[in-house]
Amino acid sequence: MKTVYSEDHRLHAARMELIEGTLKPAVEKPERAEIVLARIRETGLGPVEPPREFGTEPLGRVHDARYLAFLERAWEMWTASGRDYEALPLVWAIRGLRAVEPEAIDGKLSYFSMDAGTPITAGTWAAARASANVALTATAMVRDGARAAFGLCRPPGHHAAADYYGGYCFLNNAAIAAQWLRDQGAARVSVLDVDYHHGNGTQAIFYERADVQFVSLHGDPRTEYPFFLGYADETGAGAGEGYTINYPMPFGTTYDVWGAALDDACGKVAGYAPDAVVVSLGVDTFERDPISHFKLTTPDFLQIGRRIARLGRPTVFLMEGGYAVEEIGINTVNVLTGFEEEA
Ligand code: SP5
Ligand code: ZN
Repeated sequence: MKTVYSEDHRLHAARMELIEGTLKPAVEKPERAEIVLARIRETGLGPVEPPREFGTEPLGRVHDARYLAFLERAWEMWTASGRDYEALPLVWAIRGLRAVEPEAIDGKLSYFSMDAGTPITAGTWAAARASANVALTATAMVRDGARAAFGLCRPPGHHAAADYYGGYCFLNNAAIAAQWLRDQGAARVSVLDVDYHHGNGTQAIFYERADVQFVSLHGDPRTEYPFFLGYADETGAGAGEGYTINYPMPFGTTYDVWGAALDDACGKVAGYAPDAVVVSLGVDTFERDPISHFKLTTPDFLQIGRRIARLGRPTVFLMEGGYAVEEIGINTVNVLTGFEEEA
């Protein structure tokens, strides 16, 4: 399997993250991608290629123009107002407040975000653009006939919606990939999200559509980030009714339960008969992930890849979360190796 990788991910390197009431070193850091890349080379998974430039058109198919304009200018506006540390929002337009885009950068950061745990830095826009190009290049390989490809995306994407960022995500790589496949002639695309956290952005983007199925396994939103989406009774709306499927699971979930949910999820994907599958591949389900609470083990990740391969569909894997830096490489490549063994 080919991997697509860009060094430009390093342009996004937050010094800190607001977490648990304090500023701590960011867990979503450049080493994550470096370690996955090193493991790919060590195992000889396949060639590693740079991304092609797809321009902004595929981004605009998923994200609002005003949001993209904000992302592009956010750092410039932040520094022009006298700050040089990372940009974070502090106030949101919740119940009863007016959701109108403010003029000041501090207001714009809030208007276009869902959390204060996602710093914007000088290189965030360039890195997010490169990450989307990585996703699209891997997707084009599959469009052109590859059985599968891996986009080593960083920053990740699945928490970003049409007009907001958060959860370390700015551009929704999986949604951009799925929409691009549709625009290239695929009739139906499934997004299978196995990251520990619910893919709220991807779900929101496709919630009222029947042409992209969204299936997610994740920590129960009653107890886990992002808290405000990902319940089992969210099944899509309007034309999209029945095309969103959620499997929330409690803290401590092990592979016997998680794997059974994956099996059920794969049954739903098979029933939908998509032309291609986009996998939002987070490995933060790992038992020693520093911010998550599932208990998957390193060998379990081989099983995930094998099960996805048995769908028999052209498959794009896109990196999402996974923060146990020592093991993120082995666990990620285990999914891809398991897939290749079974494909
Ligand atoms: C792509 C992705 O995986 N984004 C995840 C964003 C999670 N950000 C909030 C983390 C809150 C962590 N709570 C820590 C509990 C540790 N005991
Ligand atoms: Zn995650």
